[in-house]
Amino acid sequence: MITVLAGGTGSVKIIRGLASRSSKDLTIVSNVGDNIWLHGLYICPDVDTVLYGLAGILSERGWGIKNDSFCFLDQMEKLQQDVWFKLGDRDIATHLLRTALINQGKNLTEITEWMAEKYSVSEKIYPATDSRLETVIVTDQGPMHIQEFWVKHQGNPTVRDIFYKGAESSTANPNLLNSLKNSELIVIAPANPISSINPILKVNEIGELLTKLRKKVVAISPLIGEQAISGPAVKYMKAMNVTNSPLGVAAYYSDIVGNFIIDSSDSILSSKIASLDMNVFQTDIIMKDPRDEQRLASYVKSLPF
Ligand code: FO1
Repeated sequence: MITVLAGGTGSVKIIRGLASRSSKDLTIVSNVGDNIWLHGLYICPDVDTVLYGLAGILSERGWGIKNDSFCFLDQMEKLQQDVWFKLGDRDIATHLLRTALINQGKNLTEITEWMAEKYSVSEKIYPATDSRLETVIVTDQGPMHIQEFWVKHQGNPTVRDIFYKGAESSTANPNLLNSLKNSELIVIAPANPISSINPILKVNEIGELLTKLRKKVVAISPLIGEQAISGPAVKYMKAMNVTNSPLGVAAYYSDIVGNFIIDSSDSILSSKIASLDMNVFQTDIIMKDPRDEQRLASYVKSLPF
């Protein structure tokens, strides 16, 4: 059994690669720090990216449903509503049903299980917590929800700090913790360490449990050289004084990760990463198409530990 800790766009590629071989033994723990209430709907972007990715309906953009239309949004604009967050018409069906189930008293884990079944996804997807946990970006223009920072303000404000509102009182589903304990391998996807993975680690018991399971945890670097493979990782890392390099990511994860995969082009860093008490592996970590996804997934599964 394999469990993957995941964010959104960057993570879904390795998840698809792993799923293409062993769907029933794959569990995904999804970040919830990006979740947001808009227009009375509860939107869980990272959960949905994984769901749509595994259902084969993810848009090429890396979020939302492929070939979606935006008539709802056009109408909202005519009614002078905020339309900075592009909700597609088909995508809205997911948010609408999720919100209805929340209003019926179901928790996010139950709802996600129900959704996975409706989308014919056989992999288990756990939201990192059913508690409210929100990533807040503190900027020169004040604190704002991560979606406001990244989508509404296009990542432009200067970042001063990042925190996870609600993390102190968050709890993890016992089945999620069991899945981590029972996994032969725990994979940290090549995701943003600050905004995708850390909100998962901040959930009470998850980070602590992973320190005990460190030897079977492998992280795939989300950076090659000083650049993120995608997204705003470097901006967030600099704001949190984490060096923007695979070594910086490895040091950031060193309490919970015993194995680290870097791109072959970063081989010069391997002895420094190894000195963090990690096994270091090198391969081509860029995933441009399904063949790359399967190749990296096979590599991860064949690691000798
Ligand atoms: N990202 C954008 O850059 N612009 C959008 O308008 C946008 C809308 C959106 C709607 C639904 C959804 O599930 C995701 C959406 N995203 C959008 C992606 C999202 O902001 C982030 O990429 C994730 O939160 C990071 O994992």
